[in-house]
Amino acid sequence: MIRTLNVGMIGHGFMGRAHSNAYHRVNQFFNVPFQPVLKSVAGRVKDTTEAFARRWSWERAETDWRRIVEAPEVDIVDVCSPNNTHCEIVLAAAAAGKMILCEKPLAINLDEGCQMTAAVERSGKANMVWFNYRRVPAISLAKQIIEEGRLGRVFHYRATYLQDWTISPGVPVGGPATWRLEKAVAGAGVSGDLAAHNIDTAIWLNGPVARVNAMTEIFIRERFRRDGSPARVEIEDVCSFLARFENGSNGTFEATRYARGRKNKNSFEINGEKGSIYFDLENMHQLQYFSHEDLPHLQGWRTILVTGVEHPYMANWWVPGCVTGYEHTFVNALADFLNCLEKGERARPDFRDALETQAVTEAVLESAQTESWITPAALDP
Ligand code: SOE
Repeated sequence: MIRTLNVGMIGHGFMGRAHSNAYHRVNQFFNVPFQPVLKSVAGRVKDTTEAFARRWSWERAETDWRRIVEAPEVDIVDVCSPNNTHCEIVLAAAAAGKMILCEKPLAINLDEGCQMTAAVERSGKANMVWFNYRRVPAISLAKQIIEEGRLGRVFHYRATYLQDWTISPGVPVGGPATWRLEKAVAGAGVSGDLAAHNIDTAIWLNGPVARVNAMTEIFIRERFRRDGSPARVEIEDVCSFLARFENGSNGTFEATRYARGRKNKNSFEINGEKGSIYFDLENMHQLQYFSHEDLPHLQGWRTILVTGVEHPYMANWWVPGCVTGYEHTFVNALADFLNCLEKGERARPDFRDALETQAVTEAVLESAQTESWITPAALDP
């Protein structure tokens, strides 16, 4: 019998829409043992929160997130408010014994991430962080190809996350979406926002990062707030780093919001002894694969159209050849969470996984500052 789970969501921006869509869709496309009920959504401004609640069929709109955390009927607290609010909300939700889903990056720094992880682990309740790209079918297929041993020993991991939306000096600091440019709210710039996605995927596909050597830059240091007052930019616009993985492979990573023409180019290439794979989010239904084990005269990069019933998640969607997109990754993630909940398994990436990513992000920033190789902080078990 399908059981209901009451969800209270805090924040209703871009991610609030992605998550709401997932709550509505998951039971239509996946046979999962639970049905999320969209109980209440919280936002700071009454009118816009109520309008959001109406549009996405949330039963209630709140202007104080504490009412969600304290509501006895809420089973899951979903945190998709700006980064600097994550810690306080998560600590309160964990103390109230709620299951917690949290947007990435986990925290504004490693110290807060450690407190949050300790709190959810103490509570013993299920938790997950929405690093949604693991649930792109083509990236899950890459994981399968690696686990099947088709790449062999890995030599290189090469990742980029390229966007171009902050090139204009007219982009303000603070407010909807552009809070990402405000250090006190975002914590970090592209390292926490974009490279964190690459790091999460890299750790998943290629194992732990042993050390990093990074450089960062702020290209536009003076901007304006929405009210016209001047604002000094303190978050990094670009971050590039070298990484050594524990498995002995070398990595290069580049994340920027200054790559003119690149809108959301989250890509990686992995080169192994027996083969290589390449993925680019701007063609997210495809995975490129080269096998050195093919007959020599047939060797070449092949493009796998990841839409078949044999591909991860795709049996739940449309018929072969019909592609899925960005929003489906959140539905896939939620389906995994609900299935893991039933089985009593960790839904990955959970807070502990995201903390590992946070430690690498922090090492990247420290490395850029000190111009030296940095080993990510060892995390308490
Ligand atoms: C930044 O522009 C952003 O919205 C990120 O915050 C998301 O995590 C990313 O997936 C899309 O780009």
